Order: sequence, then structure tokens, then C-alpha cells
Amino acid sequence: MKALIITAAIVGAETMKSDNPNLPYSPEEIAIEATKCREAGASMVHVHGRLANGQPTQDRETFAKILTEVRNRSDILVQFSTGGAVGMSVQERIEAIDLKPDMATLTTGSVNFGDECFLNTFPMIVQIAEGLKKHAIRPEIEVFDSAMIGTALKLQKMGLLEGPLHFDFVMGMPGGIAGSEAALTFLVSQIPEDATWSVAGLGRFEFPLAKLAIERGGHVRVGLEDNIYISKGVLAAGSWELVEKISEFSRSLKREISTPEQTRNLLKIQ
Ligand code: KMH
Ligand code: ZN
Repeated sequence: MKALIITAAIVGAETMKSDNPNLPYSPEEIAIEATKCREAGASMVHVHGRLANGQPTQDRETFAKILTEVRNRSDILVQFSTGGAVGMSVQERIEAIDLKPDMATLTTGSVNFGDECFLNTFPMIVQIAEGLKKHAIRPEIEVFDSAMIGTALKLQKMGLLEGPLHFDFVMGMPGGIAGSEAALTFLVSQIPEDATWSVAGLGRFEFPLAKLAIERGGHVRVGLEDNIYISKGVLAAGSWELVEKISEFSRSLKREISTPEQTRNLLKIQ
């Protein structure tokens, strides 16, 4: 089995410090957390921007500071969110991609997001994919439900995505695909043979799905964006603690943890 890529989703757009005070907001806090996650075994961080009051932002200047602060401290790979927060325009969501992060996300469909809708019409998806292609940024395809795989394959046929594709299955969100083993098995069965995949289980689904991914040759995303608890009712000391738990489990199964350099090669990041 290939070494395990652990991605730390350390910020998000929905979790607030009032949910878990260890959530970072400022670029400096984000960079410090990213460094701790790297020490705990993560080779990539998935980041969103936040204003000082915690409000989500995709502002280019904020992302520039995040990139600089992280790169000054660590060799961890940096993946920008192009999902941002519900209700943002595509223009807003991709404002920072010319900064050339190592990767950026691409959600290939719309999904109910709690009481709201995370809107990604086909023209919106094409616009984001074109932006990523223009700046030669490797996309991580975010799949909240199975139909999003078909749309990614269509984009590949159109020449907007280059194989081998890399998918991240975001599972267990109210409105999205269930966080069950059967659902994971189905998603994996739908992607091309040469594709790579990771799983981001939300809330209580984070650890059970991560374990399945480690055992099945997939990769794992954990972090306060997805889950704020280290165990039932106990807040995580930071995303790094969630990463540490995954690293320990992987080592116990004798699966090596990927370094940023190995991840770069595995995911064909330029
Ligand atoms: N915050 C969600 C609406 C991504 O980062 O690409 C979208 C999201 C996906 O988190
Ligand atoms: Zn995100």
C-alpha cells in the first residue's frame, strides 16, 4: 500500500471558536496550527480564510498571508478551498488561486448543506475548473454525493481535468451522502482505477471512515473543519490531535505516513 496522506482541514467556514476555542482564525494562528499538524503526521493542510471576528472570507490578501506564514514555518503542502462558504460567488471563491497553492478543491455538484444549499451549477464548476487549469493547480475533487463523480468524469472528457483524478469523499453531512461503510464502498467502486481517494468523515463519522480508508489504501482528511471532538464529548486540543490519532492508528497497521515530498509525487502535484 502507498504511504498514507493525511490532510488536515484546520479552519473551514462553519466551525467557530465558540464551538472549539482551538480553531485558528488569523493567518498566523493558521500557520502555527499547520506546523503542529505537520509534526503530527499531516503532509497537507486544507485552508479557508477568516476575518478577525471569525467571519469566513476568500479574500486574496488573507490567503496570501496564510501561504506566506505557513511556508515560512513548514514544508507542509497547502490546499486552498474554492468552496468558501455557502452563498459566496465563484469570483469570490477563486480570487486567490493565482497565488499558486499546491492544490485547490473543486466540488463537482450542488448539495444541501444543513438548512442551506452549497450551490455548484455546471457553469460554476466549469469556471472553477478552468481557473485551476489556467494556473496549473492540481484539483482535489470534493464529492459530497455520488452524482458528483459522474460530473468530474465529464470534466475529464472535456479536457478540464487531467487524470489520474484525486477525489475526497466528504461523508456524513446532513444533505449529503451517508457516513456508512456501504456508501464508501460504493463511491470507491465508481471512480477510475488509476484515481486516488481520501475520505473526510464529518462529526462522529470521522474516525470510523478514516480507519476504513487506511485499511483499504485510501487517504484521510481530519480536522476541526469536519469534527471538533477527539472522543465523545471531549473537544480536540487542535486539528493536530486528530491528525496524531490517525497517525498512531496507521502506524499500528504498519502503514507508513506520507511526507510532503511523497504526497507531491503520489498526487502528481507540480
Ligand atoms: N464550506 C463549504 C460550503 C471546500 O472547502 O472546497 C464548502 C467547503 C468545500 O468547505
Ligand atoms: Zn473546506
